[in-house]
Amino acid sequence: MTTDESRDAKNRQLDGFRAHPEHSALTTDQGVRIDDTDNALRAGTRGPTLLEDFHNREKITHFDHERIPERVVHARGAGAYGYFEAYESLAEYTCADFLGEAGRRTPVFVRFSTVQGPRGSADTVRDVRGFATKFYTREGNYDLVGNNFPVFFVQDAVKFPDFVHAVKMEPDSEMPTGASAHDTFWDFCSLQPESTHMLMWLMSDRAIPRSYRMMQGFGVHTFRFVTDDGRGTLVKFHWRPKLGVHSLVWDEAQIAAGRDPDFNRRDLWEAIESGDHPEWELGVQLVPEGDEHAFGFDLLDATKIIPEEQVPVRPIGRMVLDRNPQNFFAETEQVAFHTANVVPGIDFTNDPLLQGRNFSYLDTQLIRLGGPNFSQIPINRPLAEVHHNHRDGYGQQVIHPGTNYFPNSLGGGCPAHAGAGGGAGVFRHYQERIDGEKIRVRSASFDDHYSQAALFWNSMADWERRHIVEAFRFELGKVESAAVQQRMVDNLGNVDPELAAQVADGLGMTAPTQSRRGSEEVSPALSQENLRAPGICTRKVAVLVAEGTDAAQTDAMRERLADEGAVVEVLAEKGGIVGGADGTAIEVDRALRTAASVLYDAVAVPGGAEAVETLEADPAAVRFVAEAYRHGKPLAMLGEASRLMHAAGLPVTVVDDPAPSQGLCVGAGEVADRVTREFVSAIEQHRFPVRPG
Ligand code: HDD
Repeated sequence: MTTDESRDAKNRQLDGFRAHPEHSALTTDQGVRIDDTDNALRAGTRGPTLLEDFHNREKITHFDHERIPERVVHARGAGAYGYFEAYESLAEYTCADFLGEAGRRTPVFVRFSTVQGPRGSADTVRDVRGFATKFYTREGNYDLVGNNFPVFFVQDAVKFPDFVHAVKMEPDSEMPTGASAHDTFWDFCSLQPESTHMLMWLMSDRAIPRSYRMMQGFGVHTFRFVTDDGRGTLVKFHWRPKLGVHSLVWDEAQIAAGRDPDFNRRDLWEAIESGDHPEWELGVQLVPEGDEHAFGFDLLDATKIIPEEQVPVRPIGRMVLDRNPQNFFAETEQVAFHTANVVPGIDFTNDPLLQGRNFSYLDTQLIRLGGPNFSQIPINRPLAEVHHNHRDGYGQQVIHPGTNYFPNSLGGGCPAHAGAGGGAGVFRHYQERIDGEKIRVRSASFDDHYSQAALFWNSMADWERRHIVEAFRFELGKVESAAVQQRMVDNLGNVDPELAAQVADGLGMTAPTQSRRGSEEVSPALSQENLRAPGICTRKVAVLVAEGTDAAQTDAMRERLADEGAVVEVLAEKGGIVGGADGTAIEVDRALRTAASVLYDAVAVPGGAEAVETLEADPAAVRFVAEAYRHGKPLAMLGEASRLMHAAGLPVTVVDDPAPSQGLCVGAGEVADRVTREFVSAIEQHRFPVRPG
């Protein structure tokens, strides 16, 4: 049992709302005890059900009303609690209290999500991932409602409904679920060149993260830090995962969508349950107000990044997620994020996408959560005290005595204006001088749609580029309209001629004649090659065994991997126990047929002649190894196990003194130790996208 003092303030606040069904008897909503919920009240044992049965009516009525509208976007998600801890005082830039002192901890709730698919869609679809954080600060709730990409599809919020209509399932058939690979999406994008930069991210492996714990997060917009004395600094927010940035490959993602539609949410849940608390570092790019126009692009344009090489990311704190919700609906479904939930010291800029969001999030909660009192729902309640003259409405929970208007004298003038004496902790809007015509025109500084799309392309490793080309070919290959395909390919001709030519070739189309490179610039910080992290903590490794497996090798492998923090699962044809070659029992974690290689990061097969023979004859085992190879995963084949590579038709020769080649760690006898060592470092590299065969 966790002690009360060790639990954060939000957790303790929620205690007041938690049900305690232990040792309880069944009651109605009114607290009346009920002795039978299995049989409706009826006239005679075979007679009609009676309207008088208030318990039956109440139970069914409540059930009938259990569902609320799902989020119009980001409907599928997973949430967790944790804390944010500041590294240092940022008082020089912002008066935000939660950033005011080294070591200050603030409770948080984070919800990760996909965008396109409905609540029941698969996790591993190609999509943007939402990364929304609610900080329960002492000065009120601050929501950083970001994504795992640093840019967006459109520059102005007025286009958001069009974009969402286009990317969502087609309006007649409601297909496809959880996929952008369809005509309306590409029709829209091909007509909106401002989406090109975002499309590069969407077609990259960033759109199929291995884990929520292994993806970056971005606030996207340029925000503003504001000091107590009203000085502003422009700021972009970055979350960087401690485990490094890792992705799936497309074939794997598609198989995983069937093998485990809950792949990402299960991964998050299990990591937290097992005490491997996911962690991110929060970083900021700070730009002095005076430098707002010092870039070749507009800081108010959400289709642009500030390359990290130009303005380095300064780490300012870390976030740890250490607690799973107790009730998905109450916590993860009812949490309501809002970009306009800011605290003193954090303010907006005039980014037109952000300005529209500041309207949309409050508005959407009114329909989704059924009225204006959703901030009284436990998950949404701030820790800071709430006093105002908002009254009544659906679901009002508070009994407000006294006056309900301002100014008043009968209520002692309360709630009074805060900070009348100039006190800290009061929100004051940044004073910005605005001067302009009332006009429906976007600034010309928003016009360049290709330089940063090309910057992204230029910064990719060869294998990342290959994956981008394959993704474009897949997505556009699903488009039925040749005109849309051609328009999109022509558009890519403004990013890079090679990219456009390769995509065109894959579609059986002609490359655009007017191609040019959108930019010669490179930003190494964009490539996943440069975003790895040391260690193999929480990577999942499957160890395949059968009767006669070398138990000593199995134990040594398991121990070594576990020491390194990996999660090891032993798989065999059936659950239970298998006998090792020396008669030792090997405990099996999971039956092979209930698992799949796509659910693991690496595969090891210990030696043992009899066992390997069994595995060679088992199509599930052979497929397991072949698939892991195809997906570029590290493989360790000890002793006779290398024969399984042959059975899987893989181009690997047995070597006694193995040089680790492309994550294939093969060897026998006294080199087994070395094979394991090399296996660990191969897992650390995550993936070997260029493999023979
Ligand atoms: Fe949004 C949800 C992120 C542009 C309107 N958005 C939503 C969520 C995330 C984002 C993470 C899910 C929050 C949760 O877990 O509950 N949205 C973004 C980012 C954007 C963005 C990073 C661009 C930089 N969004 C955007 C625009 C609009 C919206 C331009 C409207 C004009 N977004 C919404 C919404 C949602 C939402 C309709 C649906 C459910 C919700 O808000 O609570 O209001």
